[in-house]
Amino acid sequence: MSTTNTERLNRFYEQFAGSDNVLIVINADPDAIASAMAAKRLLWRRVAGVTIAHINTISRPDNMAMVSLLSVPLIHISKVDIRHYKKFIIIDSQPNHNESFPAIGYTAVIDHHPDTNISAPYLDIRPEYGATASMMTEYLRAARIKPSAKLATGLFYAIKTDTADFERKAVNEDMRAFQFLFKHANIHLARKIEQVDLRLDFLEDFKKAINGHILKKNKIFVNLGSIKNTDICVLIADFFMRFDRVSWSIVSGIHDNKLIIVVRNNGSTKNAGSLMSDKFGKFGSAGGHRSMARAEASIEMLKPHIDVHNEARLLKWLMKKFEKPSSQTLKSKKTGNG
Ligand SMILES: [Mn+2]
Repeated sequence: MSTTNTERLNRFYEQFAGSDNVLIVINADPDAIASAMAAKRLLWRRVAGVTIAHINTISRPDNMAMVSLLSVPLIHISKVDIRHYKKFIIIDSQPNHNESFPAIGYTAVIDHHPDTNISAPYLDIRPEYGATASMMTEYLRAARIKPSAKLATGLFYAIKTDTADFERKAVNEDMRAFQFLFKHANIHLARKIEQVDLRLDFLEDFKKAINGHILKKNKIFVNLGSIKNTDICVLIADFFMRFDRVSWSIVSGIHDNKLIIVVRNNGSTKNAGSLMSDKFGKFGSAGGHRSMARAEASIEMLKPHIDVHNEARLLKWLMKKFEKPSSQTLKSKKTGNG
C-alpha cells in the first residue's frame, strides 16, 4: 500500500518543474477546498507558485466559515489570468463535470467521482473513496508532510462532510485518513465550521418569521416576502420544526419572479411531496418527499389566482391549500369517481 502511495506521489511530482506557476481549479465545497489546500502544500517550494481558483459562488455559510477560519487563499476563476499559468490541476472533480471549468489541458486530475474517461498526464481517480481528502491525506503521508492544524482540520472536516460522518459510502482508507487527521486537527475549529449554518444577513428574515408567523392547529405558516436567497426558506422551515406541537412548517418567499414554498412535516401525516405537486404543480415545479417538499410557482401563472404581494391574502390562500379536505369534499369526490 505505502509503495503505491509513494509511487503516486513521485509520479505526481514528476509533472511539475520548479519554474511552473500552477493553477488548481475546483468546484468549491469542503472536500474540494481541503484537497486543494493539500495539493498546494504538496507543491510548496517545488514550483514557482500555486493559486487555487473556484468556479462556483461560495454562499453556503459553513463553506464560507471554512474558507475564513482556515485562511484558505481562494480566488474566483473570473479573476484569474489563465495565461499566467503553465500547469493546471483539477481536484475533486473532472473537467467535463462542469462547463465553467476552463477548457484547457489539465496536467493532473485527482478525484473520487466515477471515472468519466478523461485523459491527462497524471490521473488519479478512485471512485471507491468517500472523499478526495482521504486520497490527499495519503499523498501528504507519503511525502512525510505533517499537516498544519488548519490543513488537517480542513481535510478532517472534508471527510466528515463527504461521508456524512461515515453514514455514506466510504472505504477503510477514509477511516485511516480520518484517524490520522484527528491527531493533527483542531476539533474545536472543525466543530465551529460544522455548526455554522446561518449568515448574519439572514437575521432580518428570521425576525420577520418570528414576528409574522401564523400557527394554525399544528401548522406554522410564514411568508418572508422578497428574499435574496431561497436557502432561507429551508432554514426557517427547519427552524420551526424544532418547536413542540409543530408538525408542519410552511415557508414562502418571492425570488426571481417565483413564489418559493418550502414545506417540512414530521413524516407521520400526509405526504408533503404529493400534496405539493397536487396543489402547486400546475404553476411550475413542485414535489418532494414525504416530509420535505418544495414548490417554485411562476408568479405570472399565479396571477389569476392570487396576488403574491398581498401578504395577508397569500397566507390565507396558502392555509387553504394545506387544510384537511372536509368530509364533504371527500364524499363528493367519491361520488364523482363512482
Ligand atoms: Mn468530494
